[in-house]
Amino acid sequence: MAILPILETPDPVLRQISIPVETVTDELRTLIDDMFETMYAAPGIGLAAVQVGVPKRLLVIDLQEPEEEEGEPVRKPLVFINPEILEASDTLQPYLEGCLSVPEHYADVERPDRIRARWLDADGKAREEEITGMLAVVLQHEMDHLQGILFIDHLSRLKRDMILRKLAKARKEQPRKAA
Ligand code: GNR
Ligand code: NI
Repeated sequence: MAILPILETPDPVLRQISIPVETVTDELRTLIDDMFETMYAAPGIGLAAVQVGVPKRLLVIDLQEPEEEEGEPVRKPLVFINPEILEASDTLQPYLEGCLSVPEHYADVERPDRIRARWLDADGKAREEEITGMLAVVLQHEMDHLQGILFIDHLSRLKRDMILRKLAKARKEQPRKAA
């Protein structure tokens, strides 16, 4: 298991369109394990493979809903390979989104609140489900990554440019070590 470096905008790799996974190999399962480790460490609730520099149509999600009672949050790791949206509701819902590739910036994004999705799970088994709530938000955010789209692309140019400018400034003042 390994924690992988997460690419940040404006890295051009984040703009690549990810390619479909052909077969679920052991190598892919190792990548999936590393993606979960990386996501939990960040911490984040979703991660697309392209964010760790692998432009394949693969993403992981764990909403990690904290338990009602005291104790550790319950982990519910979900793997989506070659996901597709079959149907989306006309009704939209705003949600305050963030992204590990756009660190420390948050903005409301409106997305369909109900989608029907199809994907392969970690065993390569075909799944199809109606998805709502927070999972619908994060799945659509991650699927955007597979198309080279970041949540800031859904904002006005003014808001997007403001975030990009602040990121560039923060980086100039506090350069990050190249991974
Ligand atoms: O950790 C994350 N939180 C989050 C919050 C609201 C909407 C989407 C997300 S996904 C994000 C992790 C990430 O960047 N995934 O690509
Ligand atoms: Ni993201």
